[in-house]
Amino acid sequence: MNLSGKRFTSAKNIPAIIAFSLSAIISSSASAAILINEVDYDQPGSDTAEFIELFNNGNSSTSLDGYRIDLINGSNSRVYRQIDLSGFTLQSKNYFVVCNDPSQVANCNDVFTSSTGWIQNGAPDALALYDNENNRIDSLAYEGTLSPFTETAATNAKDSNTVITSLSRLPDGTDSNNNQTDFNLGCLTPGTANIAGTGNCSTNKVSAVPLPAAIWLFASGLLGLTGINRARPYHSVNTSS
Ligand SMILES: [Ca+2]
Ligand SMILES: [Ca+2]
Ligand SMILES: [Ca+2]
Ligand SMILES: [Ca+2]
Repeated sequence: MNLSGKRFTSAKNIPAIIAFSLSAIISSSASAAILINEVDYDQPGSDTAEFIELFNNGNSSTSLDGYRIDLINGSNSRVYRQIDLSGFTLQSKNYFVVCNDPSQVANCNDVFTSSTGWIQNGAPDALALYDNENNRIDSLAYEGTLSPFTETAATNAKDSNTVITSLSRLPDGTDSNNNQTDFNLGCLTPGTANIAGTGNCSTNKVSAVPLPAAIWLFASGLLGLTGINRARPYHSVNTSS
């Protein structure tokens, strides 16, 4: 129930501008279904490697401009942290990972904070995903029921301070709007397909670059400016700050 966390604003303006300028190229669709797919809110000992993974279960790329994740404290039902997802585009059947330490979380797309312990451990607490029209399109309460964020019934799966595990939809994108049946314990798979069980199944993806960065790499390659890429501010999403 730590309330000391402070919103950390990462340098997203540049990616946002890049994404915006490319919005005419990237066709997006309102029918896409972005979901909270995996959450690791507790690690053995100190929580230094928390992450939230989103999954695009729809058939179209979707701009996350205006989307956000709210983290809700179950002790007072108040939002204790908001994660702005603007500036990113999530391709169909792909993953998007937010974290605080990419050296500990594979395939992290948005290092949105430098704080550790940024996801409360219950009980209960919740997280909710909102679209660009402020509709709550997905939510998960854990370690108990927290209205209105529990979908139908509370999940029985609990993260652990002793066992390496996460709360995972199995398989990816499973969504019956019932937290109890949709979420189970999985081994850690940030940015890759969820796997039932415990332990760390993380693997680095070659294609883990966020789309705005990927497009920039493509564009800069055309311009013969690849040597400049590493100095570009958008890389801040993949480095600690
Ligand atoms: Ca935690
Ligand atoms: Ca865990
Ligand atoms: Ca812990
Ligand atoms: Ca996963």
